[in-house]
Amino acid sequence: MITLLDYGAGNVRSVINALKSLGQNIHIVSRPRDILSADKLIFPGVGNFESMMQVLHEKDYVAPLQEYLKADRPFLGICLGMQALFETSAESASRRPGLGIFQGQVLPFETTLPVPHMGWNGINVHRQCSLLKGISQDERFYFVHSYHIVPKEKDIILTTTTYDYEFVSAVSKGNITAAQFHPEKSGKAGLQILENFVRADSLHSKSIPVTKGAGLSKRIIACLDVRSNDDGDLVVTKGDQYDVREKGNVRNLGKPVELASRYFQEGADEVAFLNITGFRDFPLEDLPMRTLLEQVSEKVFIPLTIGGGIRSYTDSNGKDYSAMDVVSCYFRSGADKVSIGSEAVHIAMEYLKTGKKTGQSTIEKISARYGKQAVVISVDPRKVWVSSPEQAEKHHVIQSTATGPNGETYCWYQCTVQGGRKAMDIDAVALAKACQELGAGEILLNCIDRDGTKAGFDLELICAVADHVDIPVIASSGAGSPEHFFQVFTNTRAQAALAAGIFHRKEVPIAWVKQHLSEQNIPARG
Ligand code: 1PR
Repeated sequence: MITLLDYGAGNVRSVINALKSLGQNIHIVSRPRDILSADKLIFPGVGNFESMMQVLHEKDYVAPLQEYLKADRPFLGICLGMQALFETSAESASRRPGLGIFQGQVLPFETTLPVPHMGWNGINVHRQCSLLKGISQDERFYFVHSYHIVPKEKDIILTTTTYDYEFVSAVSKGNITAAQFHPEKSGKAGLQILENFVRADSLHSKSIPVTKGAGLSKRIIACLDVRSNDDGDLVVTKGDQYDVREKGNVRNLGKPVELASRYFQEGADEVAFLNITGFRDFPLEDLPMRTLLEQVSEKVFIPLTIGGGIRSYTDSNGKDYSAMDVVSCYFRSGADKVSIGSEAVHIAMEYLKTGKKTGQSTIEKISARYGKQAVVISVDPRKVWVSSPEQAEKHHVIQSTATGPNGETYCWYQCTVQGGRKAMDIDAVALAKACQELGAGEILLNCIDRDGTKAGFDLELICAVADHVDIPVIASSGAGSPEHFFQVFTNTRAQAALAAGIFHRKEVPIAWVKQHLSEQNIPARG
């Protein structure tokens, strides 16, 4: 029996599902004494250090946790669950102390690379420990964090990882182990680590010569646009420039759970679901999306993003729901990140108008509660040609290498809401920058003009946005061949590339994309 410490933030369902897939029974801590009666304890943490410690204190978990850890009983901390073991974190504005089991602190990444450090990265192994049994040198694991530990005692360093510089990515001392990466989201290698923890009689480690691991890979994301078809079945659909109907009917490219499972088996690094009619329907009434997430997270052990309809809503009985109700429902159902489309445009426009952060917008609230890595902004821009920059002086105008219908050589990218139906007076660069300032952790950059065309990503759009933000950018729309992925990774700062049509129709398998990237010396996982 494994005991799981759930303090109520983020997605513990993934850890539960991963352990269940290994045939484990799980007991979830509901009282302080459950901690002391555990045989083996897993503490998965996501979100913010300060609020995590606050909740641990409120629930009276701090003293039993310290007692459990000081008695050297089997423990696996994940992400924030590892950072909690240290004395302090710079993420805590009030300098609220951590559990203080290990000396040292938690500091922010100091780098010009995008932060959060998000994606699949390798590990350099410093100690031999049964936790890492069977893990080959070239494995990568899923990381998502803006802060990293700096331990004082060097002999607790189990692994390090390089993101611009080397940081400590796992520690071990006696039976206490902890990792910055997420084993529950790291595919087969991650499941192996969880299995090792479950089966090991002892987690004691010994020093070995360091073995060097792989580096950060570029992420390949499969995107499933989901909606009900005319018969009321939830299907994966795909548009051409956002038009998902063919001869009047909604295109049906398969069942969401089956397709997501296929992409996991085929080596996708992440899967995204976009409920494309979310601007009309309200997700909390749309139970199939929740059921879908619950079912997918039982068998797909890589990060899952869900978007569509994340906004406040009043139902026909006058009952109010906040966007946070939707978001917490999605996290409980198995999502790791939520993507906000239309609502983000309204929030950013208001913020740019007033210049004030209220702390009350959906972006700010999710970021404060679940961490910025959980907030993806889905941008749906359309290109607007102009004959000179002065013609759109309020907007970020670029000089294009292509020409417009009337010979224009300048353009800007106008954001839309409601699935491209309504154009708004804000450009994609301004939107991305404003959302970053409000606490978003990633930009999913679509392009309506390229969607479904297989003409390649819009590199000019991606450069314009990625060069103006410090958070990761996912390039989306227009992928038609493996070469298009190579182009986007060599010509832009995009950290990830997303495709839909070519994967759904099996025209280009994910493995071909990754093989092509590897052949061109672009790091890809698997
Ligand atoms: O506005 O918060 O409710 O979110 C709605 C979400 O649904 C947004 O993320 C928006 O992008 C998405 N959406 C709305 N309508 C459509 C549509 O297609 N009619 N899909 C839509 C957007 C675009 C990409 C697509 C890529 C890759 N889909 O996600 O997967 O363009 O396609 P390709 O590789 O085939 O070219 P809200």
